[in-house]
Amino acid sequence: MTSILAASTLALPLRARATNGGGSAKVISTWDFGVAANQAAWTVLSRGGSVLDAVEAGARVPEADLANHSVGKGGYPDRDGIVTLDASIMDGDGRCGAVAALEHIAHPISVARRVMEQTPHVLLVGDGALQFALEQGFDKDNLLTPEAEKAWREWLKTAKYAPVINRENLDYRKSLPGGKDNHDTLGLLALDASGKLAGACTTSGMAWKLHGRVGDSPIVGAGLYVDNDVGAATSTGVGEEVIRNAGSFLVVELMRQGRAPQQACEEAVRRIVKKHPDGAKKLQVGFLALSRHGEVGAYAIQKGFSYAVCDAQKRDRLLESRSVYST
Ligand code: SD4
Repeated sequence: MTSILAASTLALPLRARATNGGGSAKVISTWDFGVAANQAAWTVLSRGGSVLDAVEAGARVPEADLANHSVGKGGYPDRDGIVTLDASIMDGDGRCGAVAALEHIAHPISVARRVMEQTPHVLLVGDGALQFALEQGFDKDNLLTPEAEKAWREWLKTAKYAPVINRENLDYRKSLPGGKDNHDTLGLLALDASGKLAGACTTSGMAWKLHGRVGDSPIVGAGLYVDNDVGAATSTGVGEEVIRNAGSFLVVELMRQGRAPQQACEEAVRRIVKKHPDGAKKLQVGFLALSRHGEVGAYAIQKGFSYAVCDAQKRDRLLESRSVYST
């Protein structure tokens, strides 16, 4: 695969190669499942596919993973036992599409792309999003797996909405049976060898949320933002906090003002923490950023935010972000 990508890089006209300062292609994603998502995106890039095709292919991987309870089919439902999905997709030229509170469709990222490409709109929600997806030929599916239903029935015993503190924590996740009972969002950012950027974000949102609740992931500027002139950012964690602070847009704008992706992510996290008198000790939010030159930044409130990096050197790097709190 390396040689295919290297060959396609060499085949690019000089001007195209110069747009990202000679930097090469890169794909980065949130959380452990980002490794597999990155590899799917990388395969598309290495075959000369578009950066949009790459991020869509990457996002479809956790969406199809039934063992993953935070994205796509198999995701944990809302308070009423209904699985509702949120997703957004964006390219560096400002084109974007999103769906929110979408039921019955296993690949919301692909519906988001159709919204972007087939409609004059940016965001479709609920029944309208479902109607559009069916018109576009997507299959209607039951997204509530027996495993997710069992977890929901268990939750009903107390029926208390209290997002588990640091649920995203790597150690916490690893301590759970199968190490997979996490609740995270996939945010994936890609840069191709010609300097073009795109991003995708997909989630089933917070488990046991109110029916109709929409998080940051399908909100352009909150869960995802991409600009070829600067870079791209995505987020995970408690979406309400990210929406309140226009998080991903903020990260990209800080980069536009000259901050490195790492500094931009740190400042965006600090802004959220500052608004909480208790120092946001019970809250997790993480940002991931990629500059147009291929530099990566990641920062979270709590320890344990993992992210995956894939490039020509190494396809399966899994790193742990720095964080405000270290325990
Ligand atoms: C949301 N940001 O719906 C998503 C959920 C998430 O780790 O990322 N959880 O608010």
